[in-house]
Amino acid sequence: MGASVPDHFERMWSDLAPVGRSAHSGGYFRQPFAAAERELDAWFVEQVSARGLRLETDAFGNRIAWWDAGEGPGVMTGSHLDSVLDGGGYDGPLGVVSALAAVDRLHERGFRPARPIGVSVFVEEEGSRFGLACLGSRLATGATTWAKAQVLKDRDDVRLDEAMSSSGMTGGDPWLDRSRVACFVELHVEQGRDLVDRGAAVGVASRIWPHGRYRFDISGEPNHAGTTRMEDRHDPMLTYAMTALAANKQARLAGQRATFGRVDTAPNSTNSVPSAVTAWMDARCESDEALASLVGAIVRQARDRAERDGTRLTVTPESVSGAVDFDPDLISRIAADHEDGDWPVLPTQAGHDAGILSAQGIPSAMLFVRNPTGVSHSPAEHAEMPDCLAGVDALAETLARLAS
Ligand code: HGY
Ligand code: MN
Ligand code: MN
Repeated sequence: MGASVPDHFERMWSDLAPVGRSAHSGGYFRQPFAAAERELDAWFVEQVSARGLRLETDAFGNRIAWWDAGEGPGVMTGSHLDSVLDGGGYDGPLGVVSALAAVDRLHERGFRPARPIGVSVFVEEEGSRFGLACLGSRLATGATTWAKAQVLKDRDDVRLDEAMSSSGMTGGDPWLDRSRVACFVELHVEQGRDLVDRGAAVGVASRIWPHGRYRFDISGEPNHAGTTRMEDRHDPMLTYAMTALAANKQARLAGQRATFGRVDTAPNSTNSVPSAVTAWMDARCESDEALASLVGAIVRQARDRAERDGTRLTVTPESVSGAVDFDPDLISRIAADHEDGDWPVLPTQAGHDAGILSAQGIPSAMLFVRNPTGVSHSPAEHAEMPDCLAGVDALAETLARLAS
């Protein structure tokens, strides 16, 4: 797979379409440092060398392809190539392919940047394998340390440092800061219906809601499904089920978001009362205070239920991201003064590498491309080609503004 000459958006998009795609669901399995995602990484390296860009790779596998021009800290754009399990094809790759196509557009127009332009790919943005969201950008910027992250394990008990070393990465120190990057703009498929409801193809992010992932470990008493009287049971499945219902109810009451999308049961036996249930909650709220109070309310109810069931509960935050308000100057420089009027500015409940860089002091912004259904983290995730091309134009225009 892979082109050997600079290609425009459609050709690059068709290169990627089959990689990691499930014949069963049509969704994507592009987990970090596994075959499909490494094939995408190799494709990116080919595209970079076909354009004569200077490839920089850090100790974590993050990539930046530099168009060396002008002077001083660069303008960076890009996104991620990994996906959630059975995810869509646009979340991540749309930002990477659009960044390469936008650089092509600027080259074709004879644009001469006054500062370097970098196209970046951050690894493990979804945290789908090692549980920590935006792992690559957190390591690059020091939002988390290699010492802490390297021991993270996937579902097969493979450590991060083992998985990375098989791809030739050693881990190391943070290196991405404002001395190298003046600002970062990430283009991303919208994961919602704001643009489609507004009738706009492109928008700009105002902020990212704070959000977190919490592991609930519930242990009970394994026993026979038939011979154990109901009143004698200490069933962790019951504690989990009531907690999942409580999370949904508390989130609705508070106007926030909470989801249990992943659960493991031991021994997973049809005719046994389980010994343990492990479940992961994803919570997202409009403020840090709202997040703390929502999670607090749900954990309290879970503990009350565990008390009643005679089970034992431990709750561990695995990935927490604070509220991000993007740089207002950058937003207005990007969104204002367009022929078709100012681009709409909208919040998102989805986390992004741009949020990590922003929180670490690198002025960042995001462009959203219309998603006709708003569906994401699903095989049904989609964006129409004309809107994708409008996104490339918008990104090229944005880079030209920021790198002039
Ligand atoms: O899960 C998220 O917020 C993002 O799609 N990584
Ligand atoms: Mn995602
Ligand atoms: Mn994403």
